[in-house]
Amino acid sequence: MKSISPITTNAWKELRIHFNKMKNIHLVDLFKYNHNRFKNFSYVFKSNMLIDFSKNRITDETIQILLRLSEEMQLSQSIQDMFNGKHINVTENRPVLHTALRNFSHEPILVNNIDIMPKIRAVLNKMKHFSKSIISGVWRGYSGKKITHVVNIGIGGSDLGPRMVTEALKPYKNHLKISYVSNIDSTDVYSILKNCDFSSTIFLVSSKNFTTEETITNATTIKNYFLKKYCNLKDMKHHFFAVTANVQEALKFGIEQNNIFELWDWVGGRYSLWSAMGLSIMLSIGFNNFCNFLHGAYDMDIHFKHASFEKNIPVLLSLIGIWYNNFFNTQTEAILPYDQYLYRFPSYIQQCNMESNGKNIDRNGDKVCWQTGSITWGEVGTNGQHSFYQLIHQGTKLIPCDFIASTISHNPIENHHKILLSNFFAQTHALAFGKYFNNNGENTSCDHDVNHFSEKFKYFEGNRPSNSILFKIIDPYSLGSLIALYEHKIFVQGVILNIFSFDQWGVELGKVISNNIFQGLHGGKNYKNDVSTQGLIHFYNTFKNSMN
Ligand code: G6Q
Repeated sequence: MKSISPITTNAWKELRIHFNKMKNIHLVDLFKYNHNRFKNFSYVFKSNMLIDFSKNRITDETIQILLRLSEEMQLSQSIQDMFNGKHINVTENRPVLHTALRNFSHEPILVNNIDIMPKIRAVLNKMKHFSKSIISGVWRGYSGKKITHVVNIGIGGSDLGPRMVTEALKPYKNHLKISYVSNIDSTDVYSILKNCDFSSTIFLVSSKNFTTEETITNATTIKNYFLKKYCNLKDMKHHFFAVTANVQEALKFGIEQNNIFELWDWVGGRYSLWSAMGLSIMLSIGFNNFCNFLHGAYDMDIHFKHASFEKNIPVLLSLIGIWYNNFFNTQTEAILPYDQYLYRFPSYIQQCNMESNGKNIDRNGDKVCWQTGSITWGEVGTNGQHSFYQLIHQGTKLIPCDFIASTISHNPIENHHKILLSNFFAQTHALAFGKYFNNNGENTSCDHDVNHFSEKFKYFEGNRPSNSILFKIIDPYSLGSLIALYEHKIFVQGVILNIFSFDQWGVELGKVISNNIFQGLHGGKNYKNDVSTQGLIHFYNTFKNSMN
């Protein structure tokens, strides 16, 4: 991956000029003068997913210039480099191969000249047998009881993805109860200690490096409680499992070799749900559904790898994102699923995007002078409509939105789903075209007289962009393709914005400082702090002592 400053490209300069032309053009006019807009700016993926990006402030010319930008930034080469296992995670000197975890082709994928596919298949096979034995009740707890409860202990990439998918695919779920413990706040682990029948529960200690403070502290608390209240060390093997790239640490923790599911350093934490890190998902929906999930992602990989860029969905969505972020200065983007099961999807994508592209140093080691990752946030519809949509419609900020829904509800009751989708469609319409349109459906918002005092407050100017993603149904396959679509969108943005998307050094500093402060709170040598932090610690001690 070369280091090229995007702002020095010809396309970037063209985009600046083009933006001056586009900034005052209204979506009403873009639709008025091009009746083929929907046809031209939408794609259907595998007869299952429609992506409509016509309600964006773009023209054919915008797309053409953005595509030239991708060429000048040598995107094709970077895509090949990622799939072929080049060390594109330069600051950690690793390949980035989450795509290998869902590779259903028979082609080898080489890391240091060794094909990694046999190892991947072996772990998948181990997960298959293990999940079957738990689901079928063959595997028993120390007292002979069947397992009915699975607790995943992990944080960040070892929690958000599996938790989101388990929620999203609840309609495909079996009888097992699946819980997640992530926070170091003891309230999180307390709920497990309080409500759990340990004799029928298994614990998956999910940590790629197996040294993460939150995960190891939570796992140790559970282990100690378990040993104290229920059984002895040798019985742990019936209940404790590890998902990790650090087998030695897992063994030291007391987990049996056979109970360890391996992953590798070329799987990034936030991209790891396709690996053994997805064990809680497989336990929840079974092996076959998990394979369909991988297949959905694989088909998106094939599309991303081979479709020409003008028809390449992740590439197009990515370029449009750059257009807003860097030329309209949008700062944020909203993910708005109109599907209750997808309620954790925004926070999952939030991590994926903000941890990957929240960088200010380019691939050359220089400070960037353009915008990189957008702030990603969102909430399920229609709840968000009664909360923050006001600002999206009438605030001073432009917020590009992704609306996501499925045509069929898993729980059809009377008219609920039609009302839900009417809201989805209405929102994208209102955002784009504003409030005023006549009986023929023609929008008159641009020339509406808003000078009357009371009208001014009710005026919706529109021209607010959105993408619509509509599925037939949210099933394992379609969810797999949706996640892969966003992963690739984020990757493309990192390539074009000339940053390294696969490290996360920003997460490290807080960990180091908190460790020093912890020693201080524990009566150890006081760490030198600024006056504010010193003040906080002083009041912490004062409040604490006053409670004793
Ligand atoms: C993700 C990040 C981060 C990581 C957690 C947990 O890409 O690296 O969110 O997943 O810090 O790390 P472990 O799995 O190593 O405990």
